[in-house]
Amino acid sequence: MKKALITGITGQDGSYLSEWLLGQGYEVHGIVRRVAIEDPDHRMWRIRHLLPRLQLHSASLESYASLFQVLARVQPDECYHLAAQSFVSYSFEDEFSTLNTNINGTHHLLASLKEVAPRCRFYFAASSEMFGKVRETPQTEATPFHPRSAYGISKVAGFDLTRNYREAYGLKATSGILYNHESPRRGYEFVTRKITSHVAKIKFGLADKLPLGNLEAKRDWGHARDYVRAMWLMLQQDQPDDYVVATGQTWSVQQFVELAFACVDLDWRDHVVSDPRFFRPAEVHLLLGDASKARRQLGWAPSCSFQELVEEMVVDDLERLSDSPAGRPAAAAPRPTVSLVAAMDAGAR
Ligand code: F7E
Repeated sequence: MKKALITGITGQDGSYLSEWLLGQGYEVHGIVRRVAIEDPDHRMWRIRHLLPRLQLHSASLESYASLFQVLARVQPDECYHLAAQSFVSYSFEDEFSTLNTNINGTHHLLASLKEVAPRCRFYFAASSEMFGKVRETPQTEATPFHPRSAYGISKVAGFDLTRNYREAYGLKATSGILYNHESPRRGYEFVTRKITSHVAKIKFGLADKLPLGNLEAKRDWGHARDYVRAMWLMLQQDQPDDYVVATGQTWSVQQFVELAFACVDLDWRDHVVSDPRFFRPAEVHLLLGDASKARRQLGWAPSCSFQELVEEMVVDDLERLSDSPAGRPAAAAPRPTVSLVAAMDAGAR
């Protein structure tokens, strides 16, 4: 049985990837922060249905020793590095922690792998944010980077580290340059989920206004479930490489808003208000990916259209609200089985 280790297993992508890997017969291990273990109801809602089938390990991206120990113990065949400070806006508020966590975390993992599991295949979650102020449209694996935030800079550094460990030490280290990917499991701070959760609240009369920033920004939005399949396909190749993963279509934030409100027969203009707090000091205006290499070499293609994605998210948020009138408490998550690398974890965030 193949063993996979996932950092960021409690996040949107980690949860879909765990489902996919369990379905493929893998033994799935995850690295989680101690705060998640102490508060599983709140922090593990995306993987609560999987908890009995997962093996979780407490470690911190900031602690080389804790990652080293987990890797030495698990000896994974595949390692998916998804954990990061991934909210671009926040990276303007705290550049330092974003750079520290994202760059050092990737470095710590690669350096540990080199020592204790050099044959393990490694996936790095790179990002279309690396293209930032785009030099060409659509972007491919050959498009130069021009990041516009500490987050984007940290991903360029992670990408370079991954390539360097591949070239210098022969690690089977691959980067997926993933464009925005969303789902009903998306965090509420990201614009898509913010929109669909507000649409549901407004429909139920629990809110009236939706404050937003730049409506003109354009993104290439896909479904997270499709994108984790691409991650896995990348690690099934004999040679490590870098791949763009995108739908090849771009839509503005306003188009997302229009569609989401249309799903519940409301006019977005009655509810959306412009709020300067949600504009960024440096914006990425347009992203559009060319995933021909992934199609050609991995046989990957997205299965979910933009319209289907928006509708699924709105419907899910409507159901969540109607299922929990006045905050009916959800069932408690089962207690996870955790192996603690606690002594090493003193610096955990
Ligand atoms: O913003 C605009 C905002 O925060 C999308 C992450 O997964 O994808 C994601 O990064 C756009 C931006 O995602 C609001 O200015 C307007 O142009 O949903 P977002 P993101 O920054 O594109 C990439 C690929 C990643 O790697 C990242 O980790 O929407 N926008 N008004 C707003 N955005 C937010 N969050 N909130 C607003 O009110």
